[in-house]
Amino acid sequence: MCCYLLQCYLFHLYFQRGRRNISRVKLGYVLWGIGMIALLEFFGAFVHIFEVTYDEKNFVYPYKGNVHEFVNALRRNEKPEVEPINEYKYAFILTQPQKCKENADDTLRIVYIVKSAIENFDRRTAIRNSWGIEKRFFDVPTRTIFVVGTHRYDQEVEAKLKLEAGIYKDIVQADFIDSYYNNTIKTMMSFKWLVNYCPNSKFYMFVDDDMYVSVKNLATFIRNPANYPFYLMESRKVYSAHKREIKQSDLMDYSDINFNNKSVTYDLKSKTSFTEDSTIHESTNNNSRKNNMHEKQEVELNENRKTENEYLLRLFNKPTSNRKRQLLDFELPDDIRLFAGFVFMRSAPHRHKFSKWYVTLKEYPYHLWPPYVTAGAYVLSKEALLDLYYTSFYTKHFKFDDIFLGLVAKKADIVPFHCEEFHFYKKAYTKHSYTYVITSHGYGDPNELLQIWNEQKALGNA
Ligand SMILES: *[C@@H]1O[C@H](CO)[C@@H](O)[C@H](O)[C@H]1NC(C)=O
Ligand SMILES: *[C@@H]1O[C@H](CO)[C@@H](O)[C@H](O)[C@H]1NC(C)=O
Ligand SMILES: CC(=O)N[C@H]1CO[C@H](CO)[C@@H](O)[C@@H]1O
Repeated sequence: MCCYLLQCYLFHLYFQRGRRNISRVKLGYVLWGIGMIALLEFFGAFVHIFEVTYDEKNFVYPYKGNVHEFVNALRRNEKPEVEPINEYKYAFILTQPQKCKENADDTLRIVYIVKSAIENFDRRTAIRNSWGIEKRFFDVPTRTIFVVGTHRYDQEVEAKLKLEAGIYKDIVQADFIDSYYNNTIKTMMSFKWLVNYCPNSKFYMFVDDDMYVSVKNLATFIRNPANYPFYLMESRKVYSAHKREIKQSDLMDYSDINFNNKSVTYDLKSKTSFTEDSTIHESTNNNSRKNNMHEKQEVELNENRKTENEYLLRLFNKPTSNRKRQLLDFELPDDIRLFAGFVFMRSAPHRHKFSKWYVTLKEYPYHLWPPYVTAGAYVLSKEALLDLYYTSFYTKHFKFDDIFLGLVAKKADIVPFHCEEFHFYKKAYTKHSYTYVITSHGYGDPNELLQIWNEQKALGNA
């Protein structure tokens, strides 16, 4: 519109030239104007103008309507009233049907589903030899599965993959082209595989093949997510004395945690007899929702916090007490809907063209995303897995997998649970900075992963 008006104006000037001279100044203004408009357009200013204000209550994303009934019908294997609007119907090429069912009545604790690229053979080897080891803790039965797409034109790499799958029997392959913008397909094919071939686990961890994972810390986290890792940090007195430092903490609001229960409100605080320690919660309560900043700032913030954490870890390095034991013995109920990782509560779509993450208004009209968990690593309870899977049938496809799951979760009324120890960037490594780390991004180098995993394991942190 604006551009059109400007063009008209220019033509107008051009045809008038015979009659009178345009001053250089005037032309300068016009060029300046065009420049500004081009710049604004580039940074998406005009798109911003037409954005719809995100409002939790009035948010709609197709399918437009309540889907709970349909989801429940699908879960009961019945025909829903309204046909699904979105399904990822790609065939499985490799399925590993035996993977989770070696013993018919096995209940698994955690299943790792690793999003991997076909050619990352070395990374998979490193994971199998580090955090992906299946029999590490006798009381925490786990499975590790790698999910890949296809490489249509590279027969050699495909053949190598088949060989690898034959040896380790831990590779699931689906028939879609493996690429960045197909990550949603990969994620949803993973869900499909889990629901069909591996429904006998209590938790499911989705993780990229360039992540460090502490199985030990994850196992602890899923026992008591609300208080991780604070209940491990001993001595309330010491903690209170350093409230000033801890106040920066960017944690979810614990006061109203209910984990999206279906029938009961689980008051974790009272269940874990934590009343005595209420100060701990209050001190972390306040600064909760400050995720409304850009990712870069977030990283800086976390980097600044690093020194505090290191300081605290030194302070809290004390022997186990009874209270800690008691908290460790806590177990989340089976019907809990946990969807946890590093959560962005209020982040905005990229509107400047040429961004890798550029999103048109047609794809998504709101000025903010719903809360979403960054894609590198997140953990789901079985109930959350099932509800998200069937709700995805009623959620319009979106190209970014983490945003897509955020949209699905919103529809399913599952509020993502934030935990800072899922580091979506590479947390600076020192022997002691990884004590409570659950995951850290940035371990694409297999040797580095093996090295730090072994070191952390020796320290009792992995
Ligand atoms: C995603 O996979 C589908 C199915 O193989 C393919 O048709 C499509 O081109 C892929 N998209 C991208 C962006 O690679
Ligand atoms: C929480 O923050 C608000 C403003 O951000 C402040 O007024 C209030 O005193 C804080 N509460 C606590 C318990 O620190
Ligand atoms: C989010 C959620 O589902 N909350 C429910 C928890 O349980 C109580 C008691 O049944 C319900 O009223 C809430 O709606």
